[in-house]
Amino acid sequence: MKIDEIVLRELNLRLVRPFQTSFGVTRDRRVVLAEIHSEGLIGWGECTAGEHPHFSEESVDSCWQVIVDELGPTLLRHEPENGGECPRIFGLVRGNRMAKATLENAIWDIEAQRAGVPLSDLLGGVREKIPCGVSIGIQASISELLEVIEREVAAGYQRIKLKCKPGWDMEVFEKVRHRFPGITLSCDANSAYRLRDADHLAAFDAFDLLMVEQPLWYDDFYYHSMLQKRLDTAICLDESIRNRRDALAAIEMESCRIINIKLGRVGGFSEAIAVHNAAYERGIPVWCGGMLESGIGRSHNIALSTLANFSLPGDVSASKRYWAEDIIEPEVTVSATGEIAISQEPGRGYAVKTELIERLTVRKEHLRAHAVVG
Ligand code: OSB
Ligand code: MG
Repeated sequence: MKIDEIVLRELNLRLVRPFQTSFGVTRDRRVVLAEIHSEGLIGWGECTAGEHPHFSEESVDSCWQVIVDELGPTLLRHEPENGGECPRIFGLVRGNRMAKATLENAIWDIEAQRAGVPLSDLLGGVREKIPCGVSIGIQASISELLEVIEREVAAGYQRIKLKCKPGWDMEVFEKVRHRFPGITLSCDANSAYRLRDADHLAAFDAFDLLMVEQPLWYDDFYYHSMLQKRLDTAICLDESIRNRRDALAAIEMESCRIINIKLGRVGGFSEAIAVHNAAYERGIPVWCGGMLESGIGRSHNIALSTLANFSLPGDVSASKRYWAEDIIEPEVTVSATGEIAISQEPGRGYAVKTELIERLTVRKEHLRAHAVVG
């Protein structure tokens, strides 16, 4: 496909409420969007990197630099026919998967529009609606957490995931389970524990958790496999899984029984599908993670979640949980049974509010073949 221009933007968006994990609090998001113009069509990509290199080595600023100096010019030179060609085109650049996904996912968006099919169909999706869960950050007190859970359960969400860390775990689970004995509950440590905490983590078994997500080091399989032997509760890996080979290693070593797939973390739709397939063939269920995305990234997550092995509720929830006003229309809504209906429109299925995006833009760069125009 001919690529006429890549417009890279940074938007500043304030979350409706702060989100706290074991590595810190996020209140204001710096969202990087790529807008790729090709033969009259526009494809959108969202960078899922955080403001700081805490979740992964990448950050908003590292992605911006790599896209402007490396990936953007490479894409303009090679003009892929489809999204599936992007990993090879970007192959000379090591790592930087969130930066690569920003552009690759926009190419898939164009490809779906060109073919006149929903992005979910192009990816091989089979679901007409997807099951949704919520990720609830660390709160100021357990009583506030109980109120938040009450609200999300009443909204219909099918799975409640609690962020946890040493000091915000056992007592929290105990009180939550006491109040909500029947809900599907899981926790996410974002690497806050060490193997010496194995006995402590084994005590989580008492709370009938669907999974404990990424308890140990962000780059580890081996110690997770040692830990999994000591837990009845399934370990789910998030940070550790960067690609299909990682998924195969983790499954082979029995480091986890469930995998969280995030589009940015694995470098885009091509690798996300490869991880999905590898897990599917080996009987390991997957679900779609979230990175506090705006509506653009959210629409990509929704399309991905239609693949057959996304059998567990994802961290893909309604726009209004994050933003006073989302940058897409319609906004993403979740039914009273905790599901998102899949749009049958060509492409991502959600229109972009271009005026709002322009108003929220704080940095913009136009990339064209042989020229970078500020
Ligand atoms: O580990 O899943 C995670 C947000 C930022 C960084 C890492 C994670 C998260 C979430 C939020 O859990 C999920 C969401 O977008 O609602
Ligand atoms: Mg996680």
